[in-house]
Amino acid sequence: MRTKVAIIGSGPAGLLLGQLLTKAGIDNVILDRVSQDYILGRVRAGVLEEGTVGLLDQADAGARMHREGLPHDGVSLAFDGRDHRIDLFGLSGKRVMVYGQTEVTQDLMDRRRQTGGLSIHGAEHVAPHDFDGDAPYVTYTKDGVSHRIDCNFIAGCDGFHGVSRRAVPEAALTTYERIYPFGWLGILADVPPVSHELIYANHPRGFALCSQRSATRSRYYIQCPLDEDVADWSDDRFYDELRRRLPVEHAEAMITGPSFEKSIAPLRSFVAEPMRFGRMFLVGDAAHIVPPTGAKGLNLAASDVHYLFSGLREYYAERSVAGIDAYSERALKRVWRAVRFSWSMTTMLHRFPDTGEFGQKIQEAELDYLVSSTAASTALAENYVGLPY
Ligand code: FAS
Ligand code: PHB
Repeated sequence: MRTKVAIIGSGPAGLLLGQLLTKAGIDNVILDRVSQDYILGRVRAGVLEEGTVGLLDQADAGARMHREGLPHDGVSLAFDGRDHRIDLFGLSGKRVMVYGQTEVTQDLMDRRRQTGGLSIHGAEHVAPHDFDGDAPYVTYTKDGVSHRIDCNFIAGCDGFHGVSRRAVPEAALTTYERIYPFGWLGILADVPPVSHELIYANHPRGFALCSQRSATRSRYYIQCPLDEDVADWSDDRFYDELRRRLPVEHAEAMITGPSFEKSIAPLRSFVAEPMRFGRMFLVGDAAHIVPPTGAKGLNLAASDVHYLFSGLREYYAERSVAGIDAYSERALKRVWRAVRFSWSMTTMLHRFPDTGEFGQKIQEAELDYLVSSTAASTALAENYVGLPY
């Protein structure tokens, strides 16, 4: 088989890139090792920046998002028993769209099916080859049969545990990492959200986040030790702990109900540099991971796709390599700004082993300054809604 761009990974990065390429008439094939249902079963992000919304529209995959998504003009920081609203739209002129990653992925899969894009699921032993030359190719096996896809370029959209980054010679790669000493225990439940906007809570017992998927579906998180066993957390125990970390008006108003998803996610900051190796590009989680505190993971995958698609479109339309040559530097500049923001939000809102009384007072002083300074609130707002591409 031959194609122009072989995309490894059918998550948001691979699907969005595939759809933009297809719409531009640039042939591409997506490979994933798991089924579409498995991908759709993974519960992940919930907040989209305007740039991501725009890219989904550009990919003709934004209609349901505009019908069912929830535009949010503000977000709350809760500490010291009180809520403090950050007026995102008033301070930045932008808002965010609350719309689950599962729905984004479904919409992109539907659009790809409607436009005849080829996605191969259940592809095993996927491996990129000769991407340092002019004739790269990808091999894989399916149902015991070996296959080869010859291409012009390979997009490694295969996430943190994927094969693309691992195929790069170690000497060619520099990685930066910080692993946080806690995780997030999250639930999904069909109960009305406790607030119409998101609440990020700093509490001496630990961080908590009240998010949502719709007016009838809530997404809640609490910080937990990394060695926590999700089986030890009944719904009642989860809700009790969540309510203890929220201002009393929210704790008392919270409507609880049975969770249908409950999982623990580890938190890390990770960046691999560069993001381009000859004719292979790393995109999204394959190149970087952020703690979800800043709601940046999915949105960084989208901005990577924007930069790479622009470069590939330029290459095929004008035979110019300027865009693909600039991809890594352009993407990494925005990645590091988001990594910094996600780290700062995580540091400000979570209890660390050495936070102690002094650390808690410093966090509270930082939060108090943040919500009482227009300059500081504006800085948070412009990062949260998404810095320009
Ligand atoms: P993805 O990981 O989504 O997709 C990679 C795809 O590549 C997968 O479908 C995988 O099956 C495939 N793949 C991997 N290896 C392969 C191989 N060898 N061969 C073929 N295919 C292969 N972000 C937020 O903004 N907010 C959140 O709350 C949030 N929560 C998260 C919770 C968890 C548990 C995780 C892991 C991530 C979370 N994220 C969150 C980040 C997440 O949303 C990612 O940023 C987003 O999925 C990135 O999309 P992709 O880069 O497409 O990678
Ligand atoms: C979510 O809804 O899953 C979510 C929202 C905001 C975050 C992280 C996760 O910062």
